[in-house]
Amino acid sequence: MKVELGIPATRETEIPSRDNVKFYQVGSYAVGNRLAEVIDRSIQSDPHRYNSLTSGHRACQGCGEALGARYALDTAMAETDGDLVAVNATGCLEVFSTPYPESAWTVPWLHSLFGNAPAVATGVAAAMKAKGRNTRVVAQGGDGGTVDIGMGCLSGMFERNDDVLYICYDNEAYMNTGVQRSGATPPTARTATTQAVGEHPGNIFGQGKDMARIAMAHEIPYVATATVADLRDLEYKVRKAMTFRGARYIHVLVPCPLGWGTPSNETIKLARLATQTGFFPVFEAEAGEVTSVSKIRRPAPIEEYLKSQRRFASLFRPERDEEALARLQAICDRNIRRYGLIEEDKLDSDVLERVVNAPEDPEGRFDSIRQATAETKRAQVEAAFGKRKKSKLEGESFSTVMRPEFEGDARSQAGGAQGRSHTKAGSGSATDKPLAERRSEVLIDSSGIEAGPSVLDPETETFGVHDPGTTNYEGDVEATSNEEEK
Ligand SMILES: Cc1ncc(C[n+]2csc(CCOP(=O)(O)OP(=O)(O)O)c2C)c(N)n1
Ligand code: SF4
Repeated sequence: MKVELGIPATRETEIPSRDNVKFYQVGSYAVGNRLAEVIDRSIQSDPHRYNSLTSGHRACQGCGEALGARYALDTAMAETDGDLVAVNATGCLEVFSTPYPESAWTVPWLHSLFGNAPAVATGVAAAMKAKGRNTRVVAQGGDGGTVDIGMGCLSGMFERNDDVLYICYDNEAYMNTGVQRSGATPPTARTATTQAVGEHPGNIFGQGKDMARIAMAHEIPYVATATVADLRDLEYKVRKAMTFRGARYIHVLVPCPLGWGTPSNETIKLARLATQTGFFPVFEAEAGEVTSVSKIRRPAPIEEYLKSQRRFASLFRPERDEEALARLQAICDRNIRRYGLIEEDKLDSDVLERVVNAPEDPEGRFDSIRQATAETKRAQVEAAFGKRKKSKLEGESFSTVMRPEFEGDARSQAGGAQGRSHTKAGSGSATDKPLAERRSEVLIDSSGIEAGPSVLDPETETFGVHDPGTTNYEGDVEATSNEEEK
């Protein structure tokens, strides 16, 4: 049976020279290749490379961030003939490279604050332009500095299309200050602030930000993701980014042995597994549209990626958390479908079925938003009923006069009755019916929120939620009314 994946036909990222390069490791393109033709060599294999982040820094052994930054900055330097300024957010990269009064940077390098690197970079770019210089600017930071505290500055930089390449080195937590959770920490991961305790150990599902997609939503000229498992791809993307003017964003997955609880010699392997599972899709996008993806060879099961990382130990001990594992697998399957990470005919039928049927939102991000909306509505209804406690009830009067913003909501709750799955749609005008009948017409919308039908109060000419009276919405409506009437 032929099942359509329904995924866009995304082309594979074409990395120049890759076809001519001899691969020493299956699935990896991390080769220097000094033996290849000059044109086919990686930037790192050039004995005259810039060494932007040179030896002597104090990163941990196996630090993916140090590796990624060296490749990225050397490429940017090569592309600009060394006419480059780097701006750094606070974080591991900044701290391990510049213990005062030393510096491991051989490029002009600036550090200001944790959250303002994009703004500082914007200023540097503007200053260079004002001085009539062609100096290019790269800003860089960890995931905390990027997706959390620096998000506002970064969004502004994107919106203004400032001429800066921003690189996020994503190690999925605030590593420099002791592994606190960030908006890029995956669900179930243990961090100092999401301990592996309780019913749902580690970071919870339903939160977190997909920064590459947020960047794409700004429709900036160029967005890409990359990992330190494929350094030629990273070089290619930085090189390509430097050919654009305006705001550009590259999000690089950089495993952190200390924070992830992994051996320092597994950094590359883990980065590769993150992509080969589909957990971290690697792609390029221009002006908001995905233009190419790095195809995967065969989707590795997510367990292969998780099991050697101590931050995910609670998924396997004391017993397997099948539900969480299935949700994490579903994230991979959704990504495979969303980005077209592999051709359908290369998938085994059971995997294909899983990919086709993966939910759109396995993270549960929208679930939590829907729940929050439901809670807000519930609070509004409660507030409305609360107000009525203060008003004098007269016979069948409409006790709650709505605030204008709530009025619309209440109207739409009543008017949209037919569109809701659990609605008891009332017939005829609410005011034509006896109170008892109207009491039974409490609307329940799809979020489980009850609200009285909105009706016009002839006295005040405002819409109000009809008094549900003895339906006693989670409280003491009737009792309070009686008290007030006394
Ligand atoms: C305004 C402000 N808040 C908190 C800090 C402390 N701080 C310094 S680095 C850091 C975490 C950096 O995390 P991330 O950006 O993810 O980079 P990483 O260290 O993981 O590379 C924090 C919280 C600070 N320097 N400034
Ligand atoms: S804590 Fe992690 S990110 Fe920081 S230097 Fe060590 S390995 Fe690198």
